[in-house]
Amino acid sequence: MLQEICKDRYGKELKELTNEEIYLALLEMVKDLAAKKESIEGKKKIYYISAEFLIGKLLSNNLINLGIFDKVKKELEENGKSIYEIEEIEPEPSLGNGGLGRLAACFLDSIATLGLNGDGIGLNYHLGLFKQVFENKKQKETSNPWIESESWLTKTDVSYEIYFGDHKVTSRLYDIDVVGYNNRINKLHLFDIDTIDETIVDKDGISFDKSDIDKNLTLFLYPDDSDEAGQILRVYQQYFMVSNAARLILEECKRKGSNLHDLPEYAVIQINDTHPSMVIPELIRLLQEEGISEEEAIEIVSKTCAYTNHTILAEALEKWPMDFLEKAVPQLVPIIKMLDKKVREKYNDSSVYIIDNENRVHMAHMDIHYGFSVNGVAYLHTEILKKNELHNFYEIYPEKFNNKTNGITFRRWLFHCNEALTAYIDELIGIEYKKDAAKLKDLEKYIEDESVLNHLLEIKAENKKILKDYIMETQKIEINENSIFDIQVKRLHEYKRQQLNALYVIYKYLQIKKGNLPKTPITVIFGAKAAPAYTTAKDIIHLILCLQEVIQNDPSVNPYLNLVMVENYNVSKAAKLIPACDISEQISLASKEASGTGNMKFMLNGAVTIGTMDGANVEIEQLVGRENIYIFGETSEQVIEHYEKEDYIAADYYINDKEIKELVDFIISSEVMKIGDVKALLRLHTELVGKDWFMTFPDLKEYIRVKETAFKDYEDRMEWARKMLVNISRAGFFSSDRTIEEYNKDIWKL
Ligand code: 26V
Repeated sequence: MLQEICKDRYGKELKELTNEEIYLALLEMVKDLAAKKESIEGKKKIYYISAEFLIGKLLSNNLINLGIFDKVKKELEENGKSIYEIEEIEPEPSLGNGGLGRLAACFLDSIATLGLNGDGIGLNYHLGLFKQVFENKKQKETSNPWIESESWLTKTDVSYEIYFGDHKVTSRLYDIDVVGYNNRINKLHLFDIDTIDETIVDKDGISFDKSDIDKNLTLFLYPDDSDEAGQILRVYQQYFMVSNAARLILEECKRKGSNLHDLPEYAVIQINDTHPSMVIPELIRLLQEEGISEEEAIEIVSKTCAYTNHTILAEALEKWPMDFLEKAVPQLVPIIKMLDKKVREKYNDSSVYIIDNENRVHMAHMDIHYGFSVNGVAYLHTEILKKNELHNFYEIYPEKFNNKTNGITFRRWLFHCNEALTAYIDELIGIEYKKDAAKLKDLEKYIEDESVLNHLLEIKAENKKILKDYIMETQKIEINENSIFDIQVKRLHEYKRQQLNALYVIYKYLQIKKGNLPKTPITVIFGAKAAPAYTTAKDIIHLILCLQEVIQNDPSVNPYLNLVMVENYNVSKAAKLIPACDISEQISLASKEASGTGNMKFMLNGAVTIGTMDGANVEIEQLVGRENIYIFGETSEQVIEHYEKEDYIAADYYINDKEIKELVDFIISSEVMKIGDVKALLRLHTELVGKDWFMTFPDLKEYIRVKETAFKDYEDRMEWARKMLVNISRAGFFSSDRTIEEYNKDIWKL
């Protein structure tokens, strides 16, 4: 099949082509196959609106979902080519920051796989998120163009005129086919404008003129919003996204016979975090333009929209100054004021108002009042929303609140990223688990079978070898494949506490210096991007890169301890790191990580978690039991109480605890200072000792103790393999197919 396409395209045999040429031929082939597939139809449709869809590379996943991966792989092999080398050619679209965007991509995969009628709607950022490079042991941001002349995008005829006050832009819709594992397809709709000008971006970085929206509207994902121009641009982007979405939805529903009064029978809109929240006033506005009364428009929209909350971090909850909205979207301002007025008439409680006394619009509040469902993304997170963050809303609308614990698509995070493990599971329990993830449980009958346990260890060892080679190839760093791979990969944020892990590395370094050598060497791997304007996060990256160098240059330490920070952590790198992991670091400050989804990917691939009782770790702990996870740290209740009482003082720990002081002071030791940026290191030290807002110190000693226990347990290879097996077999719950079934049963009702 591929042969013919190659012949037609290039007039040459497969074996004569370059990997680039073959990649383009495969792209054409997969797009053609997808176009011939039946799309999923139905009266009612779920529209998943999201500012981020972190889809990752699509070639192999589409081949898997089309059921032809093995066939294509074989055909390539027979012609002396490798699918893995060809995969490397595909540029990775970075249309997301992290978990939230990746979740949206997993959900699209599951919606299509379950045969549900549903599309994603978002923006076609030309440069996506920045690409991270390390320079002088610091993060530098560069731009990451991903759209080539041939890509997964298909240009459509759909186009709307979108107004920002008097300023008009003309949109253009591009589609990407989402191929389900059942061979039918949905769409990811990405809106764009034709006038984007990539040349306005600095040659060497990511700065650009933020005022010219004709040229920059869909240039970047969340342009650096440390300044006002960046924030207003984000409002423009959000409105552009939802106004297009609203038009598309109304048109499609009318085409299917809706008279718009019955819109909720045709459409349900999932608002992914507050970035698409303006869809509520925009739909109300458009319905009124169609002749529907204000009162009825509000009712229709309220029955159509559902909101997912992904964070309780106050600084991440969007509150737009009214001035910004007046500038960017004046047509929505009277509607938002009207919606707020109705709330004020009903409830005498300023904490639930949409517009606060500083004239800022709380996007989540609008969603909760004027949507029919509010969900959190893990059990604990939803409980905290109900009890704390959104308690006053919960009192008004208890029936709206529900939990949907996140999930991941096993197509990407097992079948694709870990072929060896997948093949072995197939051999042990058959392939039923591929459609019904709960069946992974059948693996447990092998819990006492040493040959199975040994084989699991062999697969892990092989994956570690592959990662070792990859790190050597890409970053020229030598790691020991026989060491314990301890991995923390996720966005860099103080609440995720990479600094806690770095303090452990310092501890271990100093122990080794004192002659306390670990039985098995340890390799600690980090991967993380920091927001360009987030100084402390960047200082933590700098510290990690300095520690990496200190350790590498110390022959008395590096046989026992190694540290690698992977550059430009993204979806493709995740797929290489996760299968090779022994210990999965999920060490956020309890109550702060809404769910986490990396934790699920690691578990599924046979890593054992060290973590706090936070997010979905709580559910992992329940599923695997205390013997198969390493839990430490204060509970979410304790943490919430510290914040309420304002009784945590970092300096008390630093002054009173010699051991803690020794570790923290290493940040500004001569070893580190002589290779690092003195100002940045001092700033980080001051930040920790003077503030430590995410409470690293209270958990530090228990973290060290528990981690030491994990390393000790690792020595008993059979016991460790049992833990791995239990983790894999109980990961079925975290299939995003399960999550999507719950969304459908409780919210979408398709
Ligand atoms: C946003 C921002 C914006 C600027 C200031 C700092 C900051 C910190 C965090 C965020 C997070 C926004 C929402 C988000 O990405 N939440 C993530 O959603 C995942 C999918 O539900 C979930 O697994 C993660 O725990 C949650 O952090």
